[in-house]
Amino acid sequence: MVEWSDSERNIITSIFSSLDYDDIGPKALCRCLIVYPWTQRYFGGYGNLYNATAIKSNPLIAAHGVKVLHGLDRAVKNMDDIKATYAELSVLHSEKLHVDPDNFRLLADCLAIVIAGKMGPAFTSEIQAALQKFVAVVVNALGRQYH
Ligand code: HNI
Repeated sequence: MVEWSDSERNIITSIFSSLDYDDIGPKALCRCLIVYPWTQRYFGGYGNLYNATAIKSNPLIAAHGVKVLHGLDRAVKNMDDIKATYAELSVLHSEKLHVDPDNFRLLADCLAIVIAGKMGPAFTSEIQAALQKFVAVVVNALGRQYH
């Protein structure tokens, strides 16, 4: 089981409580689709993903980015049992969506970069350390049901 210090808990709670999900979620997902274009294959039904401009102005992608962040919210609220919290979501991504689990880390990194850009100098190494730990636990939990 993952141990969290009080400081890590405070950092994670405070990052997510001040996050504008409608802004950060779409930006993180768009960045992932643009930087790692093979991730686009899972969004074949989302219409035009022809280039970066199309991806950034695609309303279905934006809505899905918001949904993913709300998914992360569940981990923030259940930091002591992220594995169980994501059991169902892990099955969905593996058995139904067939998302390659390597992609979870790519999206998580994009999210960290977008948050860093938003926070600017306030994104200290301590904050990054807590955030990277948190997303690593999420990525691990989402990958649990793969075999
Ligand atoms: Ni993901 C659906 C959360 C990474 C492709 N995804 C969801 C849903 C949530 C979610 C929540 C909605 C589930 C439902 O409808 O019950 N996804 C997350 C989280 C991460 C993640 C928290 C990691 C940080 N998903 C990824 C990645 C990909 C991905 C990396 C592909 C590259 N997800 C999908 C697809 C769907 C999806 C595809 C279904 C979308 C749809 O339109 O039904």
